[in-house]
Amino acid sequence: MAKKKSSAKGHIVPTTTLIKQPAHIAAHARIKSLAEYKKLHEESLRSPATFWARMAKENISWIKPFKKTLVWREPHAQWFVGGRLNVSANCLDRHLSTERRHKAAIIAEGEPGDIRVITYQQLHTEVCRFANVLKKNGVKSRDRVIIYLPNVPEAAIAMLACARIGAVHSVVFGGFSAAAVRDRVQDCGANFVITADGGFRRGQPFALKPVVDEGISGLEQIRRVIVLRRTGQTTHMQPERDVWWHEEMAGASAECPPASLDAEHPLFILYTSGSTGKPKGLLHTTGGYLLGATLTCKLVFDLKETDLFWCTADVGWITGHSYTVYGALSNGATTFMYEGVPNHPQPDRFWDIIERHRVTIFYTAPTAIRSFIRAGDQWVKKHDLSSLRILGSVGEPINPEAWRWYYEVVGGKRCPIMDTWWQTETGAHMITPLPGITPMAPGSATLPFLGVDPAVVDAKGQPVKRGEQGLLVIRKPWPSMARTIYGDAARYKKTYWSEIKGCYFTGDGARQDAHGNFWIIGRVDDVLNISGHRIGTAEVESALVSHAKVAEAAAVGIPHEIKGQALAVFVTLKQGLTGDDALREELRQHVAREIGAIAKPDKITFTEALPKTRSGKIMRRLLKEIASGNEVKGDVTTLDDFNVLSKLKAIED
Ligand code: 7RM
Repeated sequence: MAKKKSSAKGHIVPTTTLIKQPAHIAAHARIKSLAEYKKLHEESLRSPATFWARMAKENISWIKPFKKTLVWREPHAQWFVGGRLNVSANCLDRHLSTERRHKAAIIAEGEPGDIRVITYQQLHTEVCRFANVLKKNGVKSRDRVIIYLPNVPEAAIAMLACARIGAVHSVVFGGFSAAAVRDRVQDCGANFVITADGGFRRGQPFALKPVVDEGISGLEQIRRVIVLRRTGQTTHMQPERDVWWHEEMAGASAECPPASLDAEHPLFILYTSGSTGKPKGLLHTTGGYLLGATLTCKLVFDLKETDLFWCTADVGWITGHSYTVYGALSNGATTFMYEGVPNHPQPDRFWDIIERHRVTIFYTAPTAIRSFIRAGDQWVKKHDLSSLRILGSVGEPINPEAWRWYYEVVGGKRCPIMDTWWQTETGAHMITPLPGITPMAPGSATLPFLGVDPAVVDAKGQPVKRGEQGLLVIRKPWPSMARTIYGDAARYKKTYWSEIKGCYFTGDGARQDAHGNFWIIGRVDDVLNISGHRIGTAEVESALVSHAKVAEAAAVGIPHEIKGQALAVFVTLKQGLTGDDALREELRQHVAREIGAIAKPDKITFTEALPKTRSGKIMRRLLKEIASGNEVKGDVTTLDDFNVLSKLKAIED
């Protein structure tokens, strides 16, 4: 459907046949027409302070009203200055005086099939009790708490309990390794860890507590580890340090008033990969983040009182934070949580869940969609998915083929697809269609959300022509932006606010078409997107060189049918050593230990040397072309030793 047409200057200007959204959605949507969106968007950019102040008053319950909407001293923002609020009170208490009191807040299904329904009243009780457990164990306002749990309701309870008392959570995805847990504990100076004996994955229990034990071994800073019993595995508990969740909860009071917190009080730190070996701890704060998550969740997913909203992301990622937990609950919606993998016991687990629970809004990632396509339509067609009304996509560009399959086979052409572009750093959706009104362009995240001012610019910050590729920047601050990199304000400034003058630099390349739609091309830095997960090439390289046999390593992304990108690494071994399949496997395991299974290389090539520039920089571009099986094109004049290139090509051929 995507046609290409040459403009006068010979640039390729993509045009796409737009697909109208099904009409029944617009009839009940909050923003009723494209014209209304355009007017609102224009207003929001003309007077951002007025717009955001109105949104903050309409969507958030304040303990004390704010005095000033924004204080902006680039790159540092303070939103809703002087305002006081509590995120957990917005997600829980404010619904208790309404008809939502006994509505399901969370419906959860564990991988073994155990189902739980937790009402707002019950969730409030659990969060209050757990907040008291935290207090009793010495957690204070601003203390950092690591949460390392499976995707079960207790993860949301732990997050909300932290928010209730002003503690700062840092959720670490359960697939990360002991070394990754240790890095994060040390980087954010956490004194507390909340974990579980384990979780269920592919029909088997996997252990979490031993990973924590290894990760924090010898770290004096850890005062308590609170352990949820999930699988019933035999679990070693270290006396004085470790306590069971259920034992602590047994005596805990359900009385815990929400702390009155400043709008800029830190809410959470979430780590994400960057272009150096060290992940960045993005810090999000209370008022602005909550507004971003609340408003986008409501408008982009067209949340209605009777919806069942399922965001398939694990709570360990920003999508799980902003949509499974904060955005959904702040809106008083019913959020669905599933613990396990999509293909257990069979490839139709997701479709089975949608049918049995009557899910109405389904938000997932292109990598999952591509694996469903591969599994075959029959798995979808076995199920009645007529409850679905809105679909969402996030994590990477969705290729038009996958888009069409999602639209036709899953959504039966009844459900519009919200292709949401955003980042850990942005906290909430930034470029996205709106339900019912934005013409859909398969593969494009389409238009900016209200108050968001994106542009495609060249390296000097000049806007490029329509249709030309450039760097995606955001020209104005927005409430849910990350405030800093925890403990490293200089890196925050350098990474995001120095590349393009006066703008937030996203790290993504993009182009804008004749309709104004944004097409995200992907990262322009050394960050890979593997199955929608951000992995820094530098992180993988430093994991590899920490292996005793490795002298040097270079990691590159190559196209992959299901994962989007796959990880290919080139490894130079120490003097006198030779590589074989056994060592390949050893290195894969080593990377899994250092970072986590998601970073295991798909392809390992042993080489005597790496192609470098004369100043010693590894030429990853060449490696990428070699690993992808392509002809090495483009500029090689900076290459130091041409022999390296021919040797490498010989290995690959
Ligand atoms: C939410 C999330 C952020 C990076 C981002 C992009 C890519 C995410 C889309 C997308 C094209 C999308 N946070 N990305 N969503 N690219 N279309 N709809 O994924 O911090 O983990 O990753 O993901 O490259 O910069 S993240």
